[in-house]
Amino acid sequence: MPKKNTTQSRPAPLKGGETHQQSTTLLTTNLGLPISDNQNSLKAGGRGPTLLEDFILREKITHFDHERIPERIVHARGSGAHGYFKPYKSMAHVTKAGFLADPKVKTPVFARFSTVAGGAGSVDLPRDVRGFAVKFYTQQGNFDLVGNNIPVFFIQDAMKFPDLVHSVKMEADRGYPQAGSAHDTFWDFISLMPESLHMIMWAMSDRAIPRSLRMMEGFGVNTFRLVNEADETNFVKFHWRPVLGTAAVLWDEACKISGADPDFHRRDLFEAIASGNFPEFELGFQILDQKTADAYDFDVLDATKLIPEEIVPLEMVGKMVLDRNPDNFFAETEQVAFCPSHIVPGIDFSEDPLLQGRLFSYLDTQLSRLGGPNFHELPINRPKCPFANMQRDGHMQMLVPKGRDNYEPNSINPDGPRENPAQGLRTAPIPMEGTKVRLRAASFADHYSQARLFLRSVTPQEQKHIAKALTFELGKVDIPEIRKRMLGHLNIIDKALGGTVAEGLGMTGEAEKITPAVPPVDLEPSPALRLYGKYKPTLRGRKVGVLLAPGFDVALRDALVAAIKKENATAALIAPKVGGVEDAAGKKHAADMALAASPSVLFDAVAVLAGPAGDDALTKNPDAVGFLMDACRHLKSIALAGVPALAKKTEVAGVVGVSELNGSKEIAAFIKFAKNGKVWEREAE
Ligand code: HDE
Repeated sequence: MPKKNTTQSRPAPLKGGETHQQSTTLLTTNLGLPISDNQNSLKAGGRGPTLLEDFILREKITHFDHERIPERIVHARGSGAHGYFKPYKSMAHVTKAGFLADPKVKTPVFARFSTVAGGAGSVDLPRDVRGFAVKFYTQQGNFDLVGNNIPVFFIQDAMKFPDLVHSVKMEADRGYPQAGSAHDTFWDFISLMPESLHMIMWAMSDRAIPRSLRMMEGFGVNTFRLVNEADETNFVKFHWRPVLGTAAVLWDEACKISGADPDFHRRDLFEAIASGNFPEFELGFQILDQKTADAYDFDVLDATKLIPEEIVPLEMVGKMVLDRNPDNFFAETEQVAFCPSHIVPGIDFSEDPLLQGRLFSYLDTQLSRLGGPNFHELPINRPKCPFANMQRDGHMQMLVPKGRDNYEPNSINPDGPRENPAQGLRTAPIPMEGTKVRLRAASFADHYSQARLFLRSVTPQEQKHIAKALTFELGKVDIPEIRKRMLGHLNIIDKALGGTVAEGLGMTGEAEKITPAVPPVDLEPSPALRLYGKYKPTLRGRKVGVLLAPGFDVALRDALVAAIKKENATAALIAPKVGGVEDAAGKKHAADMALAASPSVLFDAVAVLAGPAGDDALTKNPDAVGFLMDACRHLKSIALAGVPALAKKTEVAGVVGVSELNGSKEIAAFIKFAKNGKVWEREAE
């Protein structure tokens, strides 16, 4: 029997939910109409049906239905932060850019770091290039430095970008893999595009699995120009250097982090800023003139090439500090619109054909992503200096221009905006000539020398990881011809590398014979390209996981935590149960995290402290066993106190970089190993 349709009133507020009812701030519709009931739609009787008349329900649902905007076709997953940039000194001798002229001037910035291939909801630690985009809100307009964490790119000409991206994204028929390059279409394309091989060496290196967005280098990639007041120009390469130094995870760690905490990088950035540990990056320039550029045997307009720092040193020009999290992810991180075409007087483009294509692409993409030509009026995109012109109207116009002078020249408003040859952006007077052709310059033809340069410049560990990554990725390629073609290219880059990967794939002797357009030459190695051993050892900004089990020594814990804090690192206290854990005296202590939710992959170094009962319990707990075994496998500094049974079971006792804690000496040894990031001596062949 149908229930009686009552007209009786709304349910009582939820128990414990009274507080939100106490606010004196009115809940209203988008037009300011106060709302009396935010729990129930308007119905004919308590059990419905719902009335179409309910414009309040319709407004709420309609707005919700339209909450998403198209995600970026590349770099969809990203995390952003506000901050500022301050130059160390005046760079006026090379650029008239105001934000680089005076060390007293603080320029607000918004930075966004991203992965490239995955969708907005993908994980943070796929093997991928990371975007490193910074918007400087200068007094001469916004300057967007839209870079990556790798200094070169896959392709030389913008014409190939859609092909590259199609090949790496989910395959067209099956819709997978998400955020991963280990599949046939990507390697098919790469194997047919030798210009991509230099970048491939970087993408297969540990640079593509960074420990933290705060611990990556950044690069402008394309060559730009600096222009001074006298219109003198130089080429410039932009670099970012993390003050915390660089760090990466191992591939097995990356895979496990992706499961344990898909937001690992986003959380790390947000928490660091929220706790006052502001990420800092130094901005460096490589400056060179046309004559120097002309003398190189590669072309500075070719984005698949870098200029070794040993040839043109970095000049550090200032520092960026990221000191404020976004208030709203969508309004800021999602709606921020970067365009390499956003330059300021003093900075100009080069003729790099990749950059030239980018100058078109980003504006075009914002038009579709943000829905129209007024996206610059969104708070995150709006310049922080005055702006005025005769552009009017359009979709979602948010400004209300006054007056009749919407054209120029005009005599109606002599005080209206006018061009200014002295202050305005003047394109650098670079002589140009040429025949209209679709052609790749001969100076772009050497695709292997710098790939070899990179491989031979990095540390042996990095070389080993590159070979392993290639073996993993190509191992996921189904079509044997693609693997054979890739092996052919690897042999040209470096015979030993080709041999190791072929061996790893079980395909020794099967490489396709490939003849390079230009045979590679051996270049002087560039140690500056290394990821490891380049920065001073530090634990600053890192996170140490301290696993406490029943019966632990509280004085030892305190000494350990104090030593970690002294290094400006964080100690996360983990216990088998999040509610807390008892020390040797039976006193209960609070924990930050539960063991089941805190695998050791989330930490840079780990410690395990327990008494006999705790040791026994941990030894029987697969999460604890996995915690320690993984920490050892992932080359982490490990400290142990009171856990002989666990150490025996996990076979970590006596392993290099494992410190048995008794007192301060052992704590110091643990910290020393931890500061080095990884205990490389432990790495198996
Ligand atoms: Fe991008 N790129 N790109 N790219 N790129 C985009 O613009 C494009 C390239 C980079 O956090 C898109 O707003 C073309 C190099 C970053 O919002 C799009 C070519 C470098 C970001 C686009 C390149 C980058 C993008 C997609 C080859 C390193 C994210 C969404 C000609 C210097 C910015 C968007 C953010 C985003 C086009 C190559 C870096 C489609 C056509 C080289 C960091 O416009």
